[in-house]
Amino acid sequence: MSAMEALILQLHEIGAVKFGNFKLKSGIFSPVYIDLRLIVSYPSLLTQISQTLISSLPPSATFDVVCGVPYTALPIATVVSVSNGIPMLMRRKEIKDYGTSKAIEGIFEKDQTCLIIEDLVTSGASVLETAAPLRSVGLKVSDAVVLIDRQQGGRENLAENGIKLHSMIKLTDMVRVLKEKGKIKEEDEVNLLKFLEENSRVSVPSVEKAKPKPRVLGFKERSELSKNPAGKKLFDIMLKKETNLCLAADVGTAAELLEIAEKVGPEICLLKTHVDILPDFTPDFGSKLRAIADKHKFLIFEDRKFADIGNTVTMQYEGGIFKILEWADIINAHIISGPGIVEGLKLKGMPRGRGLLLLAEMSSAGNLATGDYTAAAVKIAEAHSDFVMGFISVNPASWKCGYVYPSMIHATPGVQMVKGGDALGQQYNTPHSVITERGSDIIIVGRGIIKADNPAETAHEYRVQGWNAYLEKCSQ
Ligand code: 5BU
Repeated sequence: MSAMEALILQLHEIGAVKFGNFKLKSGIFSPVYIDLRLIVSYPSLLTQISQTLISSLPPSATFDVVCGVPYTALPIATVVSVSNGIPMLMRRKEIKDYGTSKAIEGIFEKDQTCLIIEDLVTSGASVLETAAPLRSVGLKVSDAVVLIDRQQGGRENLAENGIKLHSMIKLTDMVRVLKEKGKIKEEDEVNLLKFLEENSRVSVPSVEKAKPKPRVLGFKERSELSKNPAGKKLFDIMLKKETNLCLAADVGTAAELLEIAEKVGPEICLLKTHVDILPDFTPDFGSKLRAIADKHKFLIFEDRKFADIGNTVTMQYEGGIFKILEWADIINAHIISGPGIVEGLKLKGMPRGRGLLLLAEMSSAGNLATGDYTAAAVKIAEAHSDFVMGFISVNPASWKCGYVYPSMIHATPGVQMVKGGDALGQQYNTPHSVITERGSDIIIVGRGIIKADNPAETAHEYRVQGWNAYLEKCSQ
């Protein structure tokens, strides 16, 4: 009996592989259910799996460190690391907002290669979720090894993302061996093969598109449709620089802000400020930031979130210490006070070629910008499409009120490489999900970049992910 056959029989014996009719997370019914969490209770099996995983790799799969996909593959990766003397890294599923806030724990050098270890692959989504933060800290990820490949598109989905999948056991091999050894009935095998035939490609993430989507227009066509000069400009910058990344520059001082703008400038289409958090603000701040924006070709967005009546916001926009109108290409506003706020801001902003993003949704947990409120924002935008260039949105693809106004730009805050949140209600989605599934255009990233060891490099990684997601959306 081969080692692979022995392993399959052991997995079956401990109840890690079950046949029947099981409802999966995705809602579909599967004739097989595999639960590899059990293997931690069988140390010799765990050791055997870990040794076979590494010895089954082809010589072309070289690597310096290993990283297990949390959580089931963590003990496997640990045993691989210990028994082969290969250093291990750990990926945090939830990033803390205190301490070091690291997504990857452990010591490594830039450009080292990391092998991802996984217990079970269906669509490959979990492997991709681990590859993204590894890549964003400068590691190379070209191979992943898995104990069981369910043969439902994971191999193909990973290959499209530059990762070669090596599997120890394929589901069809498992079924064949179990059938040969008399452990399952003929009908179990038939059911499984039929199931695999019908579910051969689970997309990433494993949500099937319910209805055909309208053709996605590219930024070039949309720029021509935009009626607002700042909106047009932003579309053009995104296309020319190939970036849909907005940096939320929430740093401690104006000096730091100008410094990070200079460093990250080449990677972004937009820089978002909260000018009222800067203790060293001086009247020349605006012109200094403008000079950097002009040099690196990005626009400036002051996240002022105006909320008052029309007359008051005209003064807040133009006057005070900050004189936002002077230097910000784009501002945003709540619609809580009604359309008068847009009329007020437009009075000042239109003659200067400025643009307004309406807050149609927010990223924080429990916020009230939903349903009818979101629909009202869309209505007001339609009525002022010469000045309203788009929305702050989180999930525009879900809007019942028809978000698809190609002239409008959707910018989404609450973005990090890994889904999660902070201790004060912020909620994060990944760049890929924000642009593709959620139907947005621009990713707004703050702490994901400014708290990174190397903000410019990390910004580059966000830019690549955001832009690739845009290209993927256009090619659908
Ligand atoms: P973060 O560090 O990536 O969480 O920063 C997010 C930024 O976006 C921060 O400046 C917020 O003020 C801003 N933001 C947000 O997070 N959520 C919202 O709904 C809106 C703005 Br509107």
